[in-house]
Amino acid sequence: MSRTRLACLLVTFAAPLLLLRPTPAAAHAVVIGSSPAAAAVLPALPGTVTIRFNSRIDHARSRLLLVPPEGEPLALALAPPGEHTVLEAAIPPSLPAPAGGWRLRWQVLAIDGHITRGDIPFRLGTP
Ligand SMILES: [Cu+2]
Repeated sequence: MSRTRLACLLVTFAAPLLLLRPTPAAAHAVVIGSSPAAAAVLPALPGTVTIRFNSRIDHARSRLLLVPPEGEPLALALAPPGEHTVLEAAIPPSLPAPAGGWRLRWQVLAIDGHITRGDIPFRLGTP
């Protein structure tokens, strides 16, 4: 295992910790912000969701699922990349929006060839 690959593996597993401090120049993708934000409580589903990463991602090999409180995850159609570090998708307005715990489940391929994935939890309901 090369030093670079080892460093990337370490970053992958330590990513949640690294979010709390300035990241070194890691090429693979770590979430640095999202809308809705993790642990947000919203009165209704937003029209658009975005996730911002610390590095460029390959949109053609990345995906975004919306996981409702119950039932099947919905694959969201990714918007054309306006920014190469952002995943963006519209949520169909006709989608039923029951209160409870929802998740944005993302998987992205970064320019260093490494795949990272994760969940961003949020809630629908009254704060
Ligand atoms: Cu990497």
